[in-house]
Amino acid sequence: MKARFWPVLAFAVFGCDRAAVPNDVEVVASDYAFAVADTLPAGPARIHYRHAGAVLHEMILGRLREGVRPAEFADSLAHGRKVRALLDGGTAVLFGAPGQSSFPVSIGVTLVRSRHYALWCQFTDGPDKARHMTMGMFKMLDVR
Ligand SMILES: [Cu+2]
Repeated sequence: MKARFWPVLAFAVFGCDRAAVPNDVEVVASDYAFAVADTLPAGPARIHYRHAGAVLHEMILGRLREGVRPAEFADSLAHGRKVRALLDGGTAVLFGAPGQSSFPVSIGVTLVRSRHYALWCQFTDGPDKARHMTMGMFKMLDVR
């Protein structure tokens, strides 16, 4: 009698696991850009950050507050204004140093449908040098 329930139990367990499997997203940082898809699916995601540049970079990930336009956020960031009020909650920061291209670091996030996420790097290559985000290390992601 007990054996009859095993197939049902196995299906239920695998069904739950499949629904919870996060989408893998790779972000590659180079000098000076982030290579990543423009649009990502909503739901749980593992974001893998890989450094492929010759200088030190960071990847800051933040979700824009509802109603904040991507252009408004990009303009504020480019002009050095504080952007905390434009973000929904905190940010995640991952770092990558030259020579770490085979050693990605990852974070788990839940991407919310119809929201915009920004990636940027605030580092510079020295005093009086431009911040990397103004050199191309800024990327807006749409979640659908
Ligand atoms: Cu950088």
